[in-house]
Amino acid sequence: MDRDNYDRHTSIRSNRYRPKEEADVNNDGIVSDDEVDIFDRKQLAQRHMAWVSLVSIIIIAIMLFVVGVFGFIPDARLAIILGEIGMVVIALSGIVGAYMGFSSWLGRK
Ligand SMILES: [Ca+2]
Repeated sequence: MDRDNYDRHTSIRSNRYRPKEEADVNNDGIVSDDEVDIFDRKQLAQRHMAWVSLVSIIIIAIMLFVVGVFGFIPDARLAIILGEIGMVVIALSGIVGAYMGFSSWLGRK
């Protein structure tokens, strides 16, 4: 019955990859509705993290452009924080890249 529910979820809810081994948290060979919900929430949280990172990168880029063009912050001060901003953007890009990479990698498996 749980196995039927699992198949129903995969076929009706979405075409996303939902590996049985990964969703089966307690390793009893059965993927219960609770485990499917946990797996869904985990995937949703990861997707939200990737989206927030992507939007943050865009906002940072726009803010840097606006600050640079209109000169809200003196160039000398901007130069001080530019290194940190670069590190933050690289870290956020890593989150987005990891999400994209693992999504496509799991989708191929
Ligand atoms: Ca289980």
